[in-house]
Amino acid sequence: MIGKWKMESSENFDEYMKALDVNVMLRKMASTASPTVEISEQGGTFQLTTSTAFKTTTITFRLGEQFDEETADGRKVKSTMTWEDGTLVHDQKGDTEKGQKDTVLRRTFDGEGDTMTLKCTVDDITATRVYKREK
Ligand code: DKA
Repeated sequence: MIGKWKMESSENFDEYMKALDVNVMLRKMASTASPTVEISEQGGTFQLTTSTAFKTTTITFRLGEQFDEETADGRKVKSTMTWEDGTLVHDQKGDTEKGQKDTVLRRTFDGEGDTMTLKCTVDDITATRVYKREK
C-alpha cells in the first residue's frame, strides 16, 4: 500500500456525502475532484495524505491505535486503522452528541499491487472509488 495513488473512477460518492449531511457546495467541489493519495510508513507509523486542488488532509496513525481526525468536510471524528486480509480498514466514529454518523472506509489492495479500491460506507450506502498506482 506504500506509494502514490491517483483516483480513476468514483461511484455513489454524492449519495455517501448526502448521508453525512455534507453541504451542496462541498459536495460539488468533491464531485469534480480527482484526489491523489500518498501513503508512507516509518517505524510502524503511517502517514496518509489525500490531496485535491481545494483541500489536502493528512492523517498519521499506528495500526490499532485510536487517533483524532478532521475529515475533508470538517467532521471531527475518532479514527482507528486496522489491517484485515489485504484491506486497510479505517473506522471513523462520529460525535454522537452532534448527531454525527459512524463511517468505515475500506482500502483494498489487489495482488498485482497497482489498484487500490476504496469503499466508503455510511448507513446502508456505499461509494466505490478506484485508485491506480502512479508510476
Ligand atoms: C477519498 O479518499 C475520499 C475523500 C475525498 C475527499 C475529497 C475532497 C473534498 C473536498 C471538499 O477518495
